[in-house]
Order: sequence, then structure tokens, then C-alpha cells
Amino acid sequence: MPDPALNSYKDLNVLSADPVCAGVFLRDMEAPVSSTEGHFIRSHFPAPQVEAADWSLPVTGDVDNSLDLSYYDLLNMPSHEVVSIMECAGNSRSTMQPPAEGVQWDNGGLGVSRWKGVPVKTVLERASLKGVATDVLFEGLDSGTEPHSGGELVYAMSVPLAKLLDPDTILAYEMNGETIPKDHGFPVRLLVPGWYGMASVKWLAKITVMDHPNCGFHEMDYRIYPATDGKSDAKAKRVTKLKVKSLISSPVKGDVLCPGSHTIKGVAWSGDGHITKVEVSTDDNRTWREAKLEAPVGNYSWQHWEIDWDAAATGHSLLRSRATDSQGNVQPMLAPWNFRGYQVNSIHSVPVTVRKP
Ligand SMILES: Nc1nc2c(c(=O)[nH]1)N[C@H]1C(S)=C(S)[C@@H](COP(=O)(O)O)O[C@H]1N2
Ligand SMILES: [Mo]
Repeated sequence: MPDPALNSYKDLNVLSADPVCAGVFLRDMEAPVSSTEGHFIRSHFPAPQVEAADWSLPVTGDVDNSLDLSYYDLLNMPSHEVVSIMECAGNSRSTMQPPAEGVQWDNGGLGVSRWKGVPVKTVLERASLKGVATDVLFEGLDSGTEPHSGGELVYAMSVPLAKLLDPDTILAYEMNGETIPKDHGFPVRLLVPGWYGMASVKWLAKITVMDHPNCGFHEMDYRIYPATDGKSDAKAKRVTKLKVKSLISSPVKGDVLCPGSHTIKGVAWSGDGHITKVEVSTDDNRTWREAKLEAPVGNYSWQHWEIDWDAAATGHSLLRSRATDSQGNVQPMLAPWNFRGYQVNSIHSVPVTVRKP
């Protein structure tokens, strides 16, 4: 009997049912913005059930004017919209060799949505920060245990002030023009555009302004622990900005194509500016050609690309795509291995067969 819980996510590739982890199918990445039902879901703990009328958001800590904002207070404040890609830091983890522990994402741990909410900056200005403030802790209403957590904890993440003062970092209450659905953080979530998804805390419970970064379970877990004999663990860097990356959305792995002309399509993005070039190889890295690239849409969305491929000869081909961003970052053939399998931006490689029908 199929698990009925899985049927409610028919537009996604469900990797786990409770908490929900579900990815996007490659071909669905050809849309300008993901459908809300087609946006990936990554929850560490079961989604909490919240009533908007009972919910409020305390803002305390190193502030002169503590706040307690209701859902309706937020709806009545000046709003801002951001179209943003969100990618899970563990996306493509299963392609790392050896794969790290954690959700075995293929490449589906990403989505693009139009988010609407109140700039965090506006709320922090109302709370009036003390001069010592450097970081802000965002805690979720969800809790549970993590592998190696040694007990129950809430989902929480601090973000440095500099990123929060960017007006595109918002307390979001709408996704694609509708109330945020339960799985994506109803009633209000943080959206940190250009960063990996872990910082965009869902189901906000409270905001605490601090004079130092928080060092809880999640800040320590979302770090790049390299394979250096344990020597550099203390210096392990936090996962923040999205690495330059591209994916081939069609054809997909294993496709059998007729000999003749085909279009290879895909997406590319970076948290460090926009994409300036996507190159495609159809012969396993021997030669590369530049694809036709869509202009950037805002500062944080993905960019689509495509290239014609004359697949005259029958046989096997390995398609690859490689993106370059406006800071000159180029996607590597193999992303550096790290203990938790984060920020895997290795070149996407797609084997296909050309065969007469
Ligand atoms: N409260 C809370 N916020 C959270 C999480 C969570 O488990 N609990 N998961 C984080 C991670 S790891 C990611 S990738 C994004 C996923 O957001 P989405 O489910 O809306 O796609 O939410 C982040 N915010
Ligand atoms: Mo994530």
C-alpha cells in the first residue's frame, strides 16, 4: 500500500515523509518560478500547527525597545517582495564521493519563489538596536532530535547584522502571492536571499538581538569541516552564500534520444552576483560550447540557458554544464569533499544514449 502521506506531495520527489524532505524534478526547473506545490521542502522536525490569531513574534535582547508583533501588525507594515532561489546546503550531497551522512539529495533540493514580507531592517529599527548588537538569533517553533544532537532542541540560527540590514532580507508571510503554506513556515519565516536555505528559519517563534554569533547545534552543524585530520575543526567556516552552480534540466539521466537535433536546457545561479556564462560539453569534458543565457531576473533568481545539440552519431554521450558568475567564480568539476556534504556544486553530468527508434 502506498503511504497516503506521500500522495499529498505529488509534484515532488519525496525522500522522507515526516519530517518532510522532498525535492524538485529537474524538468520542473524550466519554469520562471517554481509552483508553490513544486517548491522543495526540507524540514528537520515535524511542522508545527500554528493559528495566526494565537501567534506573535517577540523581538528582545540587545534592543532599547522590545517588541511583540502580532501576525496582523506585520501584515500592516510596509512590505517588500523578493524573487529568490533557495537551495539546501546539502543539495546534490548524494553525488559526493563518499557521500556524507544526511538527506541523500539528488539535485532537487532547490526552488524559486516570489516571497513577500517585512524587511528585517524595519523591525530592527523599530526595536532600536543597542550599539553592541552584531548578530540576531531566529528560533523556530519546531523541535526534536537530530543525529548526534544528544537531546531535544529547537531549530535556530543566528545571522550577522550586515546581512539583515539588506532590505531584501525579509520576514516573509506570502509565497507566490498566497499565505505561506504550513510546510514552508506558516505563519512567518525568515528569508535570507543569496544564502543556502538553512538560514531562512521557518515558523518563527522569537527574535533575539545579540552581541555575538550564536553557537548552537545548527550553527555548528552547518559548517565546512574539511578532511584535514581534525586539525582545522575549530576554524571550520559557516555555510553562507550560494556557490556558483548549474544543472541540466533536459534531457535527464538515462534518456534515449533519436539521432538529430536536440535542445539541451538548464538553470544556473550564484549567491555571488549573477551568471555571466554557461558552457556545455557533449563529449565528456573534451570540448565546450557557450549556451544561450537568459538575462538575470532581479538579484537572486536562477537564470535559464539552452543550447542546440546536433546528435548525429548514435551511441553514448555524457552531457555536462559549467557556470561562471560575475565575480569570476567557475563551477568545479568536483567540489571539495567535506564531512557534512555541504555546498556541492560539482559540474552536473548527464549520461544519455542516441539510438534509432
Ligand atoms: N524552523 C525551521 N526552519 C528551517 C528548517 C527547519 O527544519 N526548521 N530547515 C531549513 C533548511 S535546512 C532549509 S534548506 C530551508 C527549506 O525551506 P523550504 O522547506 O521552505 O524549502 O528551511 C530552513 N529553515
Ligand atoms: Mo537545508
